[in-house]
Amino acid sequence: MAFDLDMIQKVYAQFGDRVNKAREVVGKPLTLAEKILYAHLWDGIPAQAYQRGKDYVDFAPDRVACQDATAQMALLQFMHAGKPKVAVPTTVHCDHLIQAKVGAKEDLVRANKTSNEVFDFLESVSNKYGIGFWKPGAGIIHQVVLENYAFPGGMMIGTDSHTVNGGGLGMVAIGVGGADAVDVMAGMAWELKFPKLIGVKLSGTLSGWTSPKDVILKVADILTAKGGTGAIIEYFGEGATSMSCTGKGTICNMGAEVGATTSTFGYDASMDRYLRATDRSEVADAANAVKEHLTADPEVYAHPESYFDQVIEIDLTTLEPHLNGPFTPDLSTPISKMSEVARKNDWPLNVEVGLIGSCTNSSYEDISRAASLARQVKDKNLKTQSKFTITPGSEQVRYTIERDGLIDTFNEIGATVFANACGPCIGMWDRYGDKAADGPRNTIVHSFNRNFAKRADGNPNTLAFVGSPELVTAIAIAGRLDFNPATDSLLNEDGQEVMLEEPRGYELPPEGFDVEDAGFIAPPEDGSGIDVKVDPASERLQLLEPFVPIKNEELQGMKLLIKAFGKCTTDHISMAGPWLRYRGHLDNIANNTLIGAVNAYNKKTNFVKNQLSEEYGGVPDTQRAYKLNGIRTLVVGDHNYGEGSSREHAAMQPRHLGVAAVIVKSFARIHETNLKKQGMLALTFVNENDYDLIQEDDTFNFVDIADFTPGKPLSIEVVHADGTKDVIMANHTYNASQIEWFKEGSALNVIKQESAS
Ligand code: MIC
Ligand code: SF4
Repeated sequence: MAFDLDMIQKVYAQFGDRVNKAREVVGKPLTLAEKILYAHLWDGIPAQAYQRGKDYVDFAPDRVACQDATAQMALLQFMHAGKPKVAVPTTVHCDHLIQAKVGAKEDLVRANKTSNEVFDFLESVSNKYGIGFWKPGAGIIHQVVLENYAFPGGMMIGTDSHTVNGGGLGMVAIGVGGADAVDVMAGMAWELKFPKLIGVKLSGTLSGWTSPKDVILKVADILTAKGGTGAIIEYFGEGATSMSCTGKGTICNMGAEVGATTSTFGYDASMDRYLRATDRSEVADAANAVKEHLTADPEVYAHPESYFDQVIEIDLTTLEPHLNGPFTPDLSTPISKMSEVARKNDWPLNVEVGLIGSCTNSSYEDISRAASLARQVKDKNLKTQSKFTITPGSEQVRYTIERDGLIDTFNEIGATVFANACGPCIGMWDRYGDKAADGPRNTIVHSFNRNFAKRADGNPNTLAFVGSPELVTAIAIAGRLDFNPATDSLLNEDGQEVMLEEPRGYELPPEGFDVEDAGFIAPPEDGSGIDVKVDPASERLQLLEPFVPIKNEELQGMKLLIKAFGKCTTDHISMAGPWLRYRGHLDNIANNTLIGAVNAYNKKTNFVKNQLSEEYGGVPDTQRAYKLNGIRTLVVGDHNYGEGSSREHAAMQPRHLGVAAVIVKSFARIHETNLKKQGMLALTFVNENDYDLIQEDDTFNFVDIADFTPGKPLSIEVVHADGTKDVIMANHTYNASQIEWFKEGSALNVIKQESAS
């Protein structure tokens, strides 16, 4: 049975009128992305056309989803918003805080013990405010959302960058920081700069060893990790409609890795099939009744260059399986070239572990195709050379694959089945005990989405390559990074050369999905009597204090905290893994602030100069020393600063410790918004080369901050240690209301004032 059917019907009831009106104001045929955006304007019926990449627009998303690691901050903020209940359907999913060590059962018991305080907090806040709660073990947020909540033409936001997975069911689903989620939960408009539109035409069809994952690995190669910033990617063509709905989910999921605001596909028969298979025939029927509005107008796909800002074409018939990595998701190598490329780069060829599953790739189709390869191990008398693990995306998938004997098949090749949770994808993989920091140089392959340094197991010397579940399984069987299953043979236990046959699977379970306990707890009708308790002595949870506005006087005489060199993702700014336990305690988690960022002056991590004592020390300690002395600081960074996660901790921690401004060559979208929401200055160099001009001992004066206005760059006087000065210009993208957030100390302070008045 579908959740929130009345809400979905309401969206569809007004969809057609809004789309027709939008077509009139825009004056031309519409892409799907435009239809969904214009159908979700806060002001209702579209009255004007918006400029892509320029205009800030208020939207009214249909729903919100939060995962445990980000929900804590989101809900701690929501508790300050002064609302009795969430204004739109909202869910919380416990998935990130579950460590993968032994196997699903034991790991879940341990997680329930070690994180029970946090799970209890999330459950009681959910009950109080009318939020649906998915308990630990129920599954990974995005898979659970796809199975239960996503619907064609809908718009949702979620406090996780891979919320974009919902595009697989034809949604506009966007990852945000918790403060953005608070806006929508509090019944207010949600603001987004109207995105640019990238069209990806998929011609031909997938076959053999190639899978949907390879489409997005190729897109990452073409667009790079920042090429999708500020854009919605819309896929279309024969290759799109011939692909499964969950395959589309995989492609949309990893759109986060190219920085895209989101990705989506037009409604088609695969979505109808998936909705029915997941017990949502009513949603499929409702979607079918408005289906012409749930995909682009025909002219758009016939002449994409006239409607999208950029068009990419990928021929699926000739597309090869790829492996992307190490250390970045956009370094793409076709499997046929891996032998040569790996040798050139001296990547270890021996593969220690193959990991399949995660929110990106754990559909029934993925698992059944991988299982068809595992089955050949026995049939062909092979021996699996690498360790092999499976992380199912949801209890529904896990239960169904167990029922269908697929888990037994994997067990026969010695696999470990981890809990239905993030586990090894987010540093919650206890692979080395406390020896991760200087672990051995080694190669792993996985079907997850991210592969930044230390991401999976905390070992900086682990080289992680991202591939399809099929390719990962084949490589794990062979034990070699350069194994190309389409052309290479394997030596079996009888000394014979054998080839693996191409993977085969089922788009959907032939016997249907099944589950005993999906893990959902519905909130009570009236939760007003529920008391949410936070122990003041807790090391995991801390009630929030409102941020105090940063005064203009404090922006004079500022010091440099760190000039970050090269890639600085949210994992570098606020590391995950062991630090996930402090996600609900701002002061404790602040002790990891920027400890992964590389200091441009000495190329070391967590080793920066304290200009007051002239000594070098860790970033958090140095920053606390500046704070103690009442000195504000700034952080300087390179391109795509804050790439990766939606975690607003990467903004709240520096804010809490007294950093006032971040100046970089360019930002990742979510992080830039997070900084603005927390009342900080998020700026970009007008002249990129000014990055080089910043010295370790510099002092900064924001000379015209009193005149902080939309569209007007700020001037910053940089005083060097020898007394010489430079004035550099910094661009910003603040509109008038965002400048208010800065002036009031945070967006939440503004909401609070509005709720009180
Ligand atoms: C990730 O994949 O990086 C995460 C962990 O899911 C994050 C959220 C977080 O940091 O809690 C994300 O993608 O937003
Ligand atoms: Fe979890 Fe990894 Fe998916 Fe993030 S990308 S939601 S950590 S499985």
